[in-house]
Amino acid sequence: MQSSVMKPSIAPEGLDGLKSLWTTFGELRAAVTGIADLGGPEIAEEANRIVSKIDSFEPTVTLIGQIKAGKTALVNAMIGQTDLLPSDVNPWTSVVTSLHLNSRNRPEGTQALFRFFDEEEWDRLVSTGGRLGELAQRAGFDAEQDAVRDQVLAMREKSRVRLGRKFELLLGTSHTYDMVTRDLIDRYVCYGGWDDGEEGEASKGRYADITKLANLYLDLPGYPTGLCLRDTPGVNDTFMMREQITLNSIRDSRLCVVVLSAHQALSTMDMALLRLVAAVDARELVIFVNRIDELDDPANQIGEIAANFRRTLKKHDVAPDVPILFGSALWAQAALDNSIDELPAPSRLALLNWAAANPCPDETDRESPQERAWRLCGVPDLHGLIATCIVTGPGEAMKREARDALSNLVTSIEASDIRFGLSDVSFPTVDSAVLEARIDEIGADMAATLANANRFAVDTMGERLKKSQAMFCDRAVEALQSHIDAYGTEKAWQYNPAGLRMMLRTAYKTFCSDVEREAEEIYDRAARRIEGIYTEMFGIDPGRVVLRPPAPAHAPPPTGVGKTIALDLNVSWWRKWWQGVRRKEPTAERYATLIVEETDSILDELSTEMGPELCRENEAILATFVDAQRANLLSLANATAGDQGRQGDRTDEKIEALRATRDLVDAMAA
Ligand SMILES: Nc1nc2c(ncn2[C@@H]2O[C@H](COP(=O)(O)OP(=O)(O)OP(=O)(O)O)[C@@H](O)[C@H]2O)c(=O)[nH]1
Ligand SMILES: [Mg+2]
Repeated sequence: MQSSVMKPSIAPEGLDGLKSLWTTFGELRAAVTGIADLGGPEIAEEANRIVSKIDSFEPTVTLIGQIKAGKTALVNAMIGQTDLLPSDVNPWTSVVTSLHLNSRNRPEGTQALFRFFDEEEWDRLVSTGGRLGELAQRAGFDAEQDAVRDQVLAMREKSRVRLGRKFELLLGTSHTYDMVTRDLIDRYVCYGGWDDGEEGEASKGRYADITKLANLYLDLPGYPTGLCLRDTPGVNDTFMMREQITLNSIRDSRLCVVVLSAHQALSTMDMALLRLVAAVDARELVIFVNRIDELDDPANQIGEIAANFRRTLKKHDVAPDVPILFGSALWAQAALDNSIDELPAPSRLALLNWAAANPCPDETDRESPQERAWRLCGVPDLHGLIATCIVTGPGEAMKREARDALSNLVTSIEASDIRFGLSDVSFPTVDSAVLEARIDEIGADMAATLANANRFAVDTMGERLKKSQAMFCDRAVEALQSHIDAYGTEKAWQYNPAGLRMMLRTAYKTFCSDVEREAEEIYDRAARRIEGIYTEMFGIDPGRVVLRPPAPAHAPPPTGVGKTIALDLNVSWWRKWWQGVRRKEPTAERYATLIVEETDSILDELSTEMGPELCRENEAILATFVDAQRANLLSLANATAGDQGRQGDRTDEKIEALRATRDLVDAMAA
């Protein structure tokens, strides 16, 4: 089998900003290893931890969008591999696919890893008929739920027949391969577009139903290290079976690219997408309007499209300043394959039209048609935005984290120098057991304080969420009542849950900032108290040892708030719910119960999953910080007790390395 990954034909210059980020990480990494042997084994271990932390940096960019907007084609273009992922009218993407570029953490001997649903997940998906089935059930639409479930069961039967006895054995497992090929990807990540008669081992779409996640590890020369691009199924996928998986993948990514189709979305945006977009912080969002090659007159239409989007966003009070890029994955493909001449005539004309409105900025430089298509396809601009977002967001945070951990490491090595450099006054040796007890006491005390604050924050959020839900219910029921008073129950009625979503988001955001503030304050106190140990136990003058506290965890966006609930639906059976309501009085109560049942899962996710998870992360950061300081202090204590001449062991080179590292961290902090 031949690997389909080739050297990209065009350099992704827009991503250069990321390369310089990695250069900085490289400097930090080298500095850490350079001083790792200047203390005891504890110092070496802490140095190792910092290095692995740097190496594990892999921000994720997730592409979401309507079905057929061209997400997959765009992902292919972004990595310069025009044919890696299957992009077509048929098949459609059915599996969240993560492309790990030049990963330092690739499992050994693995280039492709496909994880299957486990039995429980699969059963739940199938037995309820996915989200759509659940909604039908809750609204009392048994027949509709059965219909949805039948379709899902039929799908399962097909999988069972296709996979035979293997079917049960596969659930809960994964398949790994040491090479990525197009054939292989075809088998796992998309449905449709092929003959069902093909049942051979290699047949396309064979595992698509039961595959939950695909991970591909690609070594791409010219691309940055440690970047993950994620392709997702269209948001309006059948049965919404995979909605939750898509929501989760946006949740743990650091930039969300919303791909829209220019002709399809001339004036508006899908409501399902808008809901998602509303959950994501505007700094972590980009809109990419694809397929501008299908416009008759891009030069004149694009401004109008942009204005329409801004209006829609403003109307829904969502990310009004989000960057909007325009482009065409088709032009990108043609540029990468150097096949501009083979573009369909309308697409070529549209390119000329757009080029006339956007002449090459450097007039002295004559562009080839290939260069022009690449410049105007939007991919270089998208690369540029991705680089900026990552550098200023997670990149900056990682830099700070590594810099501060390194600074603390240097500080503790310097502390031993201060101590040994302190003339000939002899200090009492520090008993490491006493030292550990002291630091454990501080650690436990601070951990308890943080846990308390966190518990309080989670409870407060829980109450706010419940209150918002009750308030929304009251308002909805009141509105319903006036509707009934005015029109009776003949006319169908719907109530927009946007207000509820806004309240839930606000409650979560307030929680996140409360939790962050508390963590910052407690980390700072922990650092000051540990500095105190250097003075109390090691006799170093106060103020000479300054520790940098860690930063709190990044709060993920509450994407669950955007998930589809019955109130969003405009399907015929939901509108029919009305007739059902009329028959089963009392209407208002029944409606209120439905709202509560439908929205409980969103509240739950925030207050029992995401909230506590963020708290746990912050508690883990505190624990890691205290552990690191324990290691540094123990190294110092052991050196004191043992080899007094450690300073003397150092070569000039090592002393210089330590000084240079101090200069590096100080310069980075400036
Ligand atoms: N003209 C034109 N066609 C495009 C462009 N981008 C994608 N397409 C075509 O549109 C079809 C769908 O593209 P995909 O990349 O599979 O779209 P997708 O968003 O991944 O679709 P799903 O995975 O099904 O949601 C394919 O036939 C592509 O060749 C574009 O910029 N211009
Ligand atoms: Mg796709």
